Amino acid sequence: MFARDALSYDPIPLPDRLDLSDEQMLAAAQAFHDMMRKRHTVRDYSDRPVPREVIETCIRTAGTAPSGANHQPWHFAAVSDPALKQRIRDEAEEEERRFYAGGAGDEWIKALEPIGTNAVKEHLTVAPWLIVVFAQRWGQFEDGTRYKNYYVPESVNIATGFLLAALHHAGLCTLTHTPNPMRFLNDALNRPASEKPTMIIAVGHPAENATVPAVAKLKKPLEEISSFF
Ligand code: IYR
Repeated sequence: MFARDALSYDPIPLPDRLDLSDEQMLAAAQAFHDMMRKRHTVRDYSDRPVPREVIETCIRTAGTAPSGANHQPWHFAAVSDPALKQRIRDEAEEEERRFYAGGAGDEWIKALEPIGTNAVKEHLTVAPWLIVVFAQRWGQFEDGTRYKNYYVPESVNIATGFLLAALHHAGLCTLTHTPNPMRFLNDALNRPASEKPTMIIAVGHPAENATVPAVAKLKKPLEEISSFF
């Protein structure tokens, strides 16, 4: 993080150097793709507990993400307390009811039809963990003075991607959930006004009868998502 007394440039030799052959690189890239393509956004959870240490380790992975000026402008609030999960569910569902009752507008509701979502957010109480991601719009020194953070959404979203990949790699399912507005999460989780909640991630094992929407299996092909020059 940003420290007022560590402002000089001090290059050290690149640690952790990997030196793969082209064949090894391709095999590694393919193995990672094979693992990541098996990630699915899951809405139906089992209440099977997940050890806190697994969650901690995945958050550590998120914390390795690159960030603007290395300020690491993120905070991850991990919730397993049933009463707190219930409170978050109650407040999120209240907002979702408004969303589905017209707040979203017709076009948005239509876009969500193949995903099969509605205002009932059972995962928020059934999944053993909720991880709420907060973006720190500015930082604060111990004496209370503020410093600027840079590229905050970009940094936080990269870290969130790392977190989702880490959780999947650990054999867990996730659901990225964004009730709107999310300010109630600051109160519920005691986070300062300088932090903006960006996402609730439900984490756990899938329910026996978990399903995914068929359309979720349709991913755009490489030719559509890339161009090479
Ligand atoms: N936040 C709502 C609506 C929603 C919006 C999008 I875009 C999604 O991809 C899924 C849901 C909800 O969680 O139901």
